[in-house]
Amino acid sequence: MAILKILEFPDPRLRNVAQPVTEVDDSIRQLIDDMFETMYDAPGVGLAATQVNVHKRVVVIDTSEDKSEPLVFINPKIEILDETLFDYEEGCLSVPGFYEEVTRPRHVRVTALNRNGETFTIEPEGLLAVCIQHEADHLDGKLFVDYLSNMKRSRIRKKLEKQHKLAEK
Ligand code: QAP
Ligand code: CO
Repeated sequence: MAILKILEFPDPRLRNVAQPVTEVDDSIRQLIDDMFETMYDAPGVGLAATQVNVHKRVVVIDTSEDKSEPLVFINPKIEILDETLFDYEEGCLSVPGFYEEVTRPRHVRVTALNRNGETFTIEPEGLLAVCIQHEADHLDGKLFVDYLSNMKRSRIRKKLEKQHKLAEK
């Protein structure tokens, strides 16, 4: 296992559109294990492969209190079940230190492959529904800051660019 380096906004590599996984093999399972180790170490509740500079459609999530419910989503497809909106103060390991309210549908259906390449479907509401939508956005090169005003987004970008310069990241 390994802790991977997480790309930070405004790194242009976060804008890549990830490719579907065609075969769930040992190299994908290795990536998944490394992504969990990286996410738990951070600590975070969700991580998309895009954030560790691997442009494949793989997401890991664990929204449990005690890191006991690891969820893997390969090639996730999201359908909205209920247009009722839900506001949540989102953060992102690629936008460290910033949390802002984002509005998304509260009830979705997610169909994906698990780590054995088997198809499964869940219909989450609330935090898990928010998290899977946030992570699926990463696979399309999208970040939660894209939902904010241009002014808020550019303020965040400038602060992070300044930190990156000071840290020579
Ligand atoms: C995405 O985000 C998410 O700023 C996962 O300094 C977040 O795990 C989905 C983190 C909220 C739904 C709701 C952020 C860690 C972790 C930071 C994360 C930080 C350290 C973010
Ligand atoms: Co994120």
